[in-house]
Amino acid sequence: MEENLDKLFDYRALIPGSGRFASIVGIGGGAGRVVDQMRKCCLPDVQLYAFGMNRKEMDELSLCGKYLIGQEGLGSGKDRFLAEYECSKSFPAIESVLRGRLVAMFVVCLGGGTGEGCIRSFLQKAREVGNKAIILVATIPHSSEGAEKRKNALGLLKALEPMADALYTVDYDDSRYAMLTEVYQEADRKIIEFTDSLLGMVLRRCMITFDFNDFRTFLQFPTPSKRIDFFMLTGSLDFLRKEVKDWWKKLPAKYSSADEVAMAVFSIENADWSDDKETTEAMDVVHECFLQLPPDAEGKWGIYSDETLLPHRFRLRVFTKCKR
Ligand SMILES: Nc1nc2c(ncn2[C@@H]2O[C@H](COP(=O)(O)OP(=O)(O)OP(=O)(O)O)[C@@H](O)[C@H]2O)c(=O)[nH]1
Ligand SMILES: [Mg+2]
Repeated sequence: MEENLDKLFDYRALIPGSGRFASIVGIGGGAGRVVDQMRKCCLPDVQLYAFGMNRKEMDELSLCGKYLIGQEGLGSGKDRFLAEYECSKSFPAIESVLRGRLVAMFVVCLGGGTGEGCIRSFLQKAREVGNKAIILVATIPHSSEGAEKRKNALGLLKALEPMADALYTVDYDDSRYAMLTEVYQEADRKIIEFTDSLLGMVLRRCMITFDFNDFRTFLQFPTPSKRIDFFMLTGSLDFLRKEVKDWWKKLPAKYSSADEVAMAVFSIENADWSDDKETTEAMDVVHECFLQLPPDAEGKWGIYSDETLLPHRFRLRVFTKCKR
């Protein structure tokens, strides 16, 4: 009963302009660096934070919201149990960055002591303070970093999934790059794009209504896994028309056909929607995406203006959840 009452949540008092839509929190060295780079996204009403145990790494971040876990500032020494213990002393700071926010998004690069030791406490706190959408973004270490490290990370991720409402992962073994620095850069880019795109669906001015309740419907749409898959295409309408034929083929291999899509959200963007012919053609692109959804799948969409796009260039963002 309580959950039903909560289904249509009246969030309007909280946005816009309250600065309290979302907190994005990077936990550990790598994750702190990713969140630091999100400053350039300029999403309104989103606060960025980093929590880490290494003072030197924390000093290098330009973020205002930086919190050192533990007193020493020397890192966890790859010890997740020490990190977990030290993290318990930071509960007041963790609660203060999460309280009153609709969305809590945590970024963690699995494979290190700080991130792995602390993430569970952050997810628990988000539930306790009543964040309405809890999103976990995690990277999975590359095989070359050690098979044991990777196995532990995958095991931890499984244990964490029930604690979040949605999950987005970047597996370093899926990268086409050979050098780890390039693998990390690619991951940083993907995480920033995903975060900017997902929160932007609600925060940017939409020409039809895509609101926080639509957002939550997508996150909570019942699927066996809480994972969200995402890709983005930018180009002319001719390019998009070609690319959206069999668009589901751009999804990970677990989508063996379009039938595997349980729910999809599409966003179409352009600098100037005043040209009726172009608008109709752009709507046809979205329509084509919908036509490929299986009959039992749910779809939602939004139209957005983005003045940074060049004339006659359009951007399509696609989010999906899988039936398995
Ligand atoms: N995307 C990205 N991944 C990184 C970066 N640096 C490290 N990683 C990955 O993150 C994993 C964890 O490293 P850190 O983030 O340094 O670990 P930590 O959570 O700070 O924990 P400790 O350093 O052990 O206290 C590594 O195994 C790498 O796979 C980075 O700058 N960007
Ligand atoms: Mg570190």
